[in-house]
Amino acid sequence: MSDTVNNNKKRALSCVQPSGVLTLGNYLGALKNFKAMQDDFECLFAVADLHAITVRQQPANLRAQIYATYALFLAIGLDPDKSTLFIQSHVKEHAALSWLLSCNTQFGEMARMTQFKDKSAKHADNINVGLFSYPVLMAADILLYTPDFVPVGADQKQHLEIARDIAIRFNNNYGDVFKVPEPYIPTKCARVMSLQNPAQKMSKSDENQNAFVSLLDDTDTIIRKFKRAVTDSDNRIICSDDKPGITNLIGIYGAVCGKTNKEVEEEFEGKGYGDFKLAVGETVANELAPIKANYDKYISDKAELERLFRDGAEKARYLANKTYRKAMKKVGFVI
Ligand code: AQP
Repeated sequence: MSDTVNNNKKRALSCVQPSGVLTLGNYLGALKNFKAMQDDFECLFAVADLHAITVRQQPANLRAQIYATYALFLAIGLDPDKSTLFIQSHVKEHAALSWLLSCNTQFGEMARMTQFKDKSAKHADNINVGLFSYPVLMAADILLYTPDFVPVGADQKQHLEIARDIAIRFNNNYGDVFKVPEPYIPTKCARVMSLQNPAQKMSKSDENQNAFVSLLDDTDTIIRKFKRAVTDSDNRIICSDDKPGITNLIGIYGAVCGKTNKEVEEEFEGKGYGDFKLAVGETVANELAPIKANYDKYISDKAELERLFRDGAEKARYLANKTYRKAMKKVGFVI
């Protein structure tokens, strides 16, 4: 097996947690971009199932979500012939490297992570050590594959910076093992906010179903969620810091249609919020309808899904094992 599918291409890697049905935020901030990257980069995309259990999951739900997330990868157009699509826990080197990296990460670095602060406030009854050290596992996910770029939403930038810091420190202590990756953040709509609280990002694990649009919502549900989106009473469709709800909707509409905020403002000049919300809902529903149809096809063939993710794991394992062995050797383990 070759080290890379195409030596001329830069490598990119990204992971998505199966902690619920993927949302419009995951799609516009990450997956849509992944699809576009496949021709220009040698891509690896993983279902980050180990990360999902930092929050308590029902085993049956977790299992279903892992299949669903993988099927959604395929449904949005990630192509197993072009990219390596795999499930994180199928490659044991992720957890193993995470231990080596943990011993090269400072407690204070982890304590500063905003996602830990947010999630521990949200799950006060289960502030587990995994939630705290999640960015170390994420660093292992990345560094194992020596990618040049990591496409992430703006919300994950802090975790990528930590992965870079850990890589630099490890290389300084033990010699060159890891490539230090660069973030690859889409310029358009990198952060989609909750429809019910535009101060918070849209999240698949939000308890309020109206706060997010799931990639599997039907047209009526999507339109209803946009009609109910929290805005203000001013009725002008412009981007502004004091209009976070409308600004978010403008960003979403623009990201789907490929328009700038200014172009969206011009298109809806003189129109009211009712018309605008309906247009956003319909546009998003049209974008997601073919994804849902594809998903239905992929999820109904479990045997084919399993064949694809086993194949993906084998390709990923080959790369991961090389890096892992190198790191172990440098630290002084007998391998
Ligand atoms: N609201 C968002 N806007 C833009 N990008 C987003 N991403 C997630 N939410 C938004 C990007 O999607 C990719 C996969 O994210 P993830 O599912 O692995 O983790 P997450 O960021 O924690 O996503 P959620 O939906 O908020 O999950 P839960 O609710 O379980 O915490 C990442 O590249 C992320 O940037």
